[in-house]
Parts: sequence; C-alpha cells; structure tokens
Amino acid sequence: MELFQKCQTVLENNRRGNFTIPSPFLYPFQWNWDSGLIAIGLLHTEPENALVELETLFTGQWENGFLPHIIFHNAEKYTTYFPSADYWNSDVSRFAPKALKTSGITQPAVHGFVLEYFFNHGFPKKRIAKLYDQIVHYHQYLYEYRQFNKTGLVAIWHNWESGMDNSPWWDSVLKKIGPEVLQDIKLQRKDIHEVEDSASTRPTDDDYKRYIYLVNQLRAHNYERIPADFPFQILDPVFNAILIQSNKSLLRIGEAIGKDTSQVASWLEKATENFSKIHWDENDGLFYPYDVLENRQIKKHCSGCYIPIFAEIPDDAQLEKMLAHFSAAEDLYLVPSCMPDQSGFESKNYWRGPVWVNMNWLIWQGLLKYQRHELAERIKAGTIRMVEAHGVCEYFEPFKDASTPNGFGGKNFSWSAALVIDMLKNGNVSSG
Ligand code: 9WN
Repeated sequence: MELFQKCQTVLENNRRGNFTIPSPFLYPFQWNWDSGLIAIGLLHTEPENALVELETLFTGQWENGFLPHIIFHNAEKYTTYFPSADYWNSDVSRFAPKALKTSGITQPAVHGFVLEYFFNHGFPKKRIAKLYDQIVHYHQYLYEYRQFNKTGLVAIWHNWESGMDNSPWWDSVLKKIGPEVLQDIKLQRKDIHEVEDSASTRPTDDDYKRYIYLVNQLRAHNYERIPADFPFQILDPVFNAILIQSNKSLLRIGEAIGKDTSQVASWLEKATENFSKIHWDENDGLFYPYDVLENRQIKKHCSGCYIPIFAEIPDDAQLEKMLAHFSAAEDLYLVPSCMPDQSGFESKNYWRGPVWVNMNWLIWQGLLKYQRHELAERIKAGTIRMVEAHGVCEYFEPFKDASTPNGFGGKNFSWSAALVIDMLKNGNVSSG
C-alpha cells in the first residue's frame, strides 16, 4: 500500500466517532495536542472531521479555560490506560465539566495555529469564531495561572504537560523528588504491557512513581494553584514557542473576523520580548528550558531546543548558530529527541533519543518559513523514509545504520500518520 493511503487508513481506524485516539490500546482516549496535530492531516483527507476533532476536544474544556491533556470519552469501556479517569478524578475541581471525565494537567497549546489552517481552509465563520473564543479562554487560563513574573512566558507543572514525558530535560527536576514520598505503582502500569520491549522503550518504574507523585500533589490542590515550593515548575521553550505561534495565529484570525485582539497582542509582545532572555544560551547556540525553583537553565541538547524556529523566534545570528549543530550529524536521522553525545541519551527510549514525527514536522515548518529549504527537505525526506521503512510508529531510533527494528512504541500512531500526510502534500492544505 502506498504511504499516503497507509497513513489515511491509520487515521480512519483510530477514529472513534467524533474524535481520533492516538493509538489503539496504548492511548485509547482523546489527547490534547495529538488532536490538534491529527487535525492537520485530516484537513487533507476528511476536512469536516478535522474541525470536529477540535470541537470535540473543547467539550472537555473547564469553566476556568483550562484544557485537559486527556478527555476520557467512554471511560468505562477502555481499561488499558493508567492513570485512569477515576485516578485523575477531575470532580475534585469546581471548574471541571460534569458530564465528562478528564485529566487535570494540560499539553502544548497547538490549537491557535491549527485554527489558522481551518480559517484559511474556509470553514464557516461561526464555527471558527466559537473555537477562537475557546482557545483565547484557554490562553487566558495559562496567563492567569501559569505566567512567570509577567514575562508572557508560562510554566508547566508536570513533565506530561511538555508532551516529551521522559526527556532528559526533566531528569534533574524529577530526581529531587525523594524516594520517601513515592508509592509503588508497578502493578498499576498498563503501558508496559501494550508495547514490545518496554524495558528499553518506555519510562522506568522510578520515573513513573514520580509522575504519579506529581499527579497526586496536583489533585490534592484540586488542579488549581500550586504551593510556591511545588517541585516541577518549568518554563519550556517548546510549550512557550508553540503558545507564541498560536497567539500569532489568533491575532491574524481575530483581526480578520472582527474580534478585539488587544489582549492577545499584549501576551505576544511580552513573550517575544522575554523569550530569548529566559531560554537562549549564546555559548551553546540553543534554546533551553528554565527551572523556576533553581533559577537556571537546563542545558541539555534535545530536539526541543529547535522548536522556537517554528514560531520564527530566532534572529538570523541565532539561527546560524543553532543550525551549525546539524552539519556534523550525517549518520543520524534528524532530529533526535536527545542528542547521542548527551548524558541520559538512549537510542530506543521514548523521549530520550528517538526521533518523533511531530517534532520534525514543527522544525520542518519553521525552516520553510526561514527559506532554509535544503535542511527542511533533509528533515522531511528522513521522516518519510523512517515511516516508510519501519511503519507508522510512535518514535524511531535515530541511527541510520541500526540493525534492529527502528520503530517503537504505539503502532499505527495517529500524529505520525497525520503529519506525514501533510509532509507528502508539502503542507499545502487545499482551500475549501
Ligand atoms: C501521557 C498520546 C501521548 C502524547 C505524549 C506522549 C505520550 C502519555 C503517556 O502519549 O504521553 O500523556 O501515557 O505516555 O509522550 O506526547 O501526547 O499520544
């Protein structure tokens, strides 16, 4: 079967009525940034469902604007995921929807820039305007609850909020959560039974204990405010760059459909003024996360360092320095989630080394905006080659000469399918 057709079939099979699951068994519910990215692929193949995908996601929005990272549609039917809807128990929040169960943390705010694709596609103004208001409300939540010192940059409170769950970026932060507060969760984990070779491709039990500790703490605070010493408070350049790009899109859409855009404009102004001050490291020529409690950057070379390119944040000099890192990486599929020379790198383990299609798509799109066609093409061609050779997997080993199977994690993974579709179509979403 041709790759395009294969990807289309993955999306069709993962559809559950009015939304798409990321992957059967492993992720049987609706995930936040997955849905945004999936919608980009659906725009090429079944545009109405792209719009419905986001509309369905926003049925899980809380009254204070918060947008959960999982919406547990049909929670009672699917038991292959931990932590379950009951474990999250969103009912502890006075803001959570009554009719739907959700998680209590969020994920990168991709929805604004996805809405611009919808707008350009020519969907009905009324539906665009409704989503516009919902997305602005979500951003209002982020600035009200998560903004760091009026910088226009927002903090994440859980590594799952980054979407890059066990990235070596979070090692030093999670390590500070001491063993005395951790509970054993080995028997509750489901993910390790859903993938092959989970010991070398999924987070460890020690990692998971800490993820669950953070969930327990956030739940104890009704998923509202955190205490000043809450251990995970990070400004993530991926989360903040994506938020900036979404605000840029909201500004353009808002102006076109007659909304008051002053609030969005002021978020954008502050964030663009402060982004490099917080995240840029001139010596290394990379953007890094910033640990709020430690008051320092987390200097590790990961694919996330490049996502600001997507939001056109680097100036020309910064971009030159960043891209110089790629010239010595001929033996690799770009862009490893963590570079092989970094401590903590593992070639098959999830966000600790493997290449992810969503990160490649974001960097590819960014490079095109800077007219860096050669490198953009190298990343796109490598991505397509990986998926063609190893299947529509969740993540891929970066070494080109690896002898073992190179695709890992969830099989028939939706955003890999959706974003390869967009790459095959060269990002040209046809207008409606
Ligand atoms: C926790 C669904 C999600 C993605 C994340 C990815 C993985 C979940 C998990 O799957 O995380 O949210 O259980 O491992 O890391 O980016 O949104 O595809």
